[in-house]
Amino acid sequence: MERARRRTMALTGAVTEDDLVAQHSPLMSPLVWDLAHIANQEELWLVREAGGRPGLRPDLDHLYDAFRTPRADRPALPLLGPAEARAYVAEVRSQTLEVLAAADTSPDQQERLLADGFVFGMLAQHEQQHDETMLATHQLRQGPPVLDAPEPPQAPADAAALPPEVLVPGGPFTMGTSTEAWALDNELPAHTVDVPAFWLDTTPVTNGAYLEFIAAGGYRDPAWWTPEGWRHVQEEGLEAPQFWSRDGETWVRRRFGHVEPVPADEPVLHVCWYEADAYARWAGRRLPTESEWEKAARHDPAGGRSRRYPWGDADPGPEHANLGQRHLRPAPAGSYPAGAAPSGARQLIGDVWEWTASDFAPYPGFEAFPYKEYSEVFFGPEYKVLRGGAFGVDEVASRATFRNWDYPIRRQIFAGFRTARDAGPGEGAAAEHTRR
Ligand code: AVJ
Ligand code: FE
Repeated sequence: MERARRRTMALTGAVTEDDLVAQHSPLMSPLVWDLAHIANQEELWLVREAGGRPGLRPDLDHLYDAFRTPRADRPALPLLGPAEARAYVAEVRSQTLEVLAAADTSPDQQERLLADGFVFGMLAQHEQQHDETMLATHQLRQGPPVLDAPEPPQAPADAAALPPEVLVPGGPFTMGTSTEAWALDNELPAHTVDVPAFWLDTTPVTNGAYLEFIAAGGYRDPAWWTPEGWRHVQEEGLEAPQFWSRDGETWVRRRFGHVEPVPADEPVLHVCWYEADAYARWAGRRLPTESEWEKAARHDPAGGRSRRYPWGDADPGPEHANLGQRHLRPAPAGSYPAGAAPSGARQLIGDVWEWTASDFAPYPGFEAFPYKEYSEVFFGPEYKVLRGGAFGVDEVASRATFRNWDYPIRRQIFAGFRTARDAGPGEGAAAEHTRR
């Protein structure tokens, strides 16, 4: 929680007070809304529900209820100003620390919230998710750069020689979890899914590969797009990922206030689901389903079980994945060999969120916990699932079971993708049979 708070303070402290209350895009809240919303959720779930305390400002609940107030309407609300919001954040946190000190002795009705510190993990994840949203607001904001971070490491020596795709063997695997203490409700429960063998891109699709799609006229040929996708491309006049523009013959992109040539070896970022889906069709491939993605990221054919992460059960370190806003961009494709999955796929965790082919749906046996506005109200065909997390995701909100979702038109999120194809007859079946 302290790590999340340092990040919140850095993201809201980097800009002027005017910038904090401004709306940088109708798709986003003013940063000062996220700031007080973080405290309001902590007050609601931790101080009041888990801690059994009366709370500080129940009168603010309606202003900071994300479900009841659309982002576009938030600037018009009588929100707390920057100084008031900072004071509120600090007052809630001091009560949180008192709840933490008393956590062992709370009455039974708070037992499930407090078990294994779940409610603390939930609020740390909540704050980090809003920190990522605020990072997206920073990316949308015009003006000179205010954020800074070291560049990610160069690609490893073997990156250029990696096979373009890896084989994930067919057969059942365990999807979701019933044992990860801080997993959120939509990741539960663990259940068996039979996934036939398939081929998956070794790395996310790069800017270089995506530029070929653009150069081949991909944005001008309806053959590659779903009907809704084609309509959207026409209406919005899309011709490249968000934040890209042409500078003579070359493509440049704006990244947190810097303008730079598009790096060919970096995973493509800021594409919507329709663009990812169209690229995959143009490449003679398709997006992986959510269960394929999770199998590639967790299934260990040798051990016959699902791991917490592609590399095993150990928490992510800087050698495994580009997480935690340590860098302000994805690392080159092929990075992080220590984070590879058993199949050889790299960068499944970190760098860019990966669009999947799947709609956001509950697992069999799903129960909303602790509130249905986290996941349940979003289940349905209008949202597509993203997996794996991006460079701006903190490790507390990163694991191979973690599920994110958004509208298929969304581009300001830190999303890219990789592609897949079915395996041929006999491919990827042998290993699984030998083991049984
Ligand atoms: C899981 C990223 C879709 O930001 O809308 C934050 C996370 N839920 N506060 C979002 C969330 C409530 C959510 N996503
Ligand atoms: Fe929220």
